[in-house]
Amino acid sequence: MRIVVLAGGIGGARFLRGLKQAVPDAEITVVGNTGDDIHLFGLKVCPDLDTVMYTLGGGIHEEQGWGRDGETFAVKEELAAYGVGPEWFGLGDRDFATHIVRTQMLGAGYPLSAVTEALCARWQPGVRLLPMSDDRVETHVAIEVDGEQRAVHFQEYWVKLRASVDAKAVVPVGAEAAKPAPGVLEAVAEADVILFPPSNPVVSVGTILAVPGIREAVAAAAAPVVGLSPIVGDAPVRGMADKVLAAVGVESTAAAVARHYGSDLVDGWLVDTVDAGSVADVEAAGIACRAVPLMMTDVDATAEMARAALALAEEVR
Ligand code: GDP
Ligand code: FO1
Ligand code: CA
Repeated sequence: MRIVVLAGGIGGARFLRGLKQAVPDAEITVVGNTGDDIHLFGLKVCPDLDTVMYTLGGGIHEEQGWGRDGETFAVKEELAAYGVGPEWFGLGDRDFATHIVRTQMLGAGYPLSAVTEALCARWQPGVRLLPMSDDRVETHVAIEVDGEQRAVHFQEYWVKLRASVDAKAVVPVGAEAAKPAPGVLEAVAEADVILFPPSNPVVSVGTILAVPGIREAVAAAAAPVVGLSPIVGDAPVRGMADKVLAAVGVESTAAAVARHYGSDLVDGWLVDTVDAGSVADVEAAGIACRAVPLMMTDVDATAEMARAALALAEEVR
């Protein structure tokens, strides 16, 4: 079975771990969000690709959900001693090595997709990890500070400001001119099932879909498309999805996110059992819906979610 998953960071990575356990023989292609990418200290950092790579490769900081396990911060401290920031982004020593290798290869002329493949040769994530695009896309968030509109990088909005101010708009800068990375459209067209994990619908899955050609390919794919809600009990399980959903005029409910994707894109939708009351709402929008436990408390529970998604895909096929 060929499965394509459009993934962000933590929500995508943890779901993929469960999916791999549920269907160990499946050929899984992950289309990763690169809108969160940021250039720091002359290095290119790809948080969501790295979160997937480290999580599936056994190198993730488990409790934190991003960054390396057993991390130290000597380089960050030395940079700070030179007065060189930003100090608000926590790059660890082990993680730095990944960004150095990536930046060196990009500088030598390799596209991000080839670099990602090279990094994965070490981590062996057990999936084919493709960036959504080899072209630079950077998500910016419009905010208002002291009555003035300002755009900040998504990482600044989330990591520095902790999404403490309202997001007025979310713009994937460069997306309109970006091309899908090699293999993305082919994987979508040849998939047996396409899954939207419980990733952020705006700044993760939404950014991937903003690359011209990807949304169209998913909508036109022969395969059923099934999504899992990242919103449980009318709130994100973690992160700032509520803030960025508000920016695009979508309520933070499991049903509103399903309607936001729409029946043109998704055929099936899973909500958590606490949101069972919204199943009829989602079905009224032309999307088959089931309520099952959606908390990724451990890999077994997550594998059960993946099985439920694949079962719904069979029902709607
Ligand atoms: P990020 O790039 O690290 O923010 O990760 P993603 O975009 O892949 O996923 C973020 C989303 O995962 C958030 O909106 C969370 O609400 C959602 N999420 C995290 N843990 C869980 C969980 O256990 N269950 C569900 N249903 N959603 C979760
Ligand atoms: N998230 C934080 O909340 N604080 C950090 O200092 C931070 C550093 C960081 C470094 C490398 C990396 O791959 C991810 C990192 N993240 C950090 C997580 C990440 O930026 C965000 O969780 C996601 O991009 C949000 O979608
Ligand atoms: Ca992210």
